[in-house]
Amino acid sequence: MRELTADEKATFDRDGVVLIKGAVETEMVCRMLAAVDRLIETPIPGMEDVKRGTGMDRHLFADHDDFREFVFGTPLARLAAQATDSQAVRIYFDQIFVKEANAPGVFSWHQDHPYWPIGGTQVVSTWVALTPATVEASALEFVKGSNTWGKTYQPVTGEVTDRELMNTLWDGFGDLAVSYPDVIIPFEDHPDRFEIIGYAVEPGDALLFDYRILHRSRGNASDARRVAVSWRWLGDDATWEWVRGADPIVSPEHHSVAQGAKIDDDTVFPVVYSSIHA
Ligand SMILES: O=C(O)CCC(=O)C(=O)O
Repeated sequence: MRELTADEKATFDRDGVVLIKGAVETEMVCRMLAAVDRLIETPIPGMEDVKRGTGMDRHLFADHDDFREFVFGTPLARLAAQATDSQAVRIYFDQIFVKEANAPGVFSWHQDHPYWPIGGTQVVSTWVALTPATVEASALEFVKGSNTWGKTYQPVTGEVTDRELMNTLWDGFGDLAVSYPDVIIPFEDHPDRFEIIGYAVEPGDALLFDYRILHRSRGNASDARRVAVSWRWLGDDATWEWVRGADPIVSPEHHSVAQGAKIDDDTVFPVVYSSIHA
């Protein structure tokens, strides 16, 4: 199975993001694409948006055997452990992102950190392209090194910034969002201050990134559907930090981890990779 190279580790440590070419084998990519297609054909609650051009669904591994197999069947958890210097890595959730051909929907600049009730520094995502994409076709872009700024920017939903509207997404989200002091700016307009890194990806390539880094995807300006899956990984120092307005996909009533404690519930957050048993 694929290991993180010394160059990839150095890039992640410096930039907060690294492109890992060919992280997932072609045969697995094909199975994942087929699984996403099945979800699109038979929408489950949450996937209806796909029909409108931009859609996502998440925490699939908990209820779908095929998505659970993907979590455990790729080198991604091990790559996440190597990138974050963790002995073990748990899965928080998986998430599918589909953008139909020529769909204009964007994910504007955001960090994942302020959405999640998770603390710590060893928390990363692996975003795996299941179809080819360039930045114009909605591959991810990052503000290099922004994970180290010690800043948490107000989350926005797509391009929505209205507090009341955001409160309808889930309870208290808008209130939580406006409680963060820093407001997103168009980082791309200040090349003297911020370096933007955009990627062109092939199926099976992974972008591994810190949950504090600013990232975005543009609308899909290509004539082909773009499909990607993100896995959210919790490394050694991840803690449970619930606040009202945090993403309820996993809520306090779902698990046994105490507020502020290290995440150790093996049922809700299964260990996917451990160097101790490797
Ligand atoms: O795939 C996309 O367009 C957005 C993905 C994203 O923001 C993420 O994986 O955190």
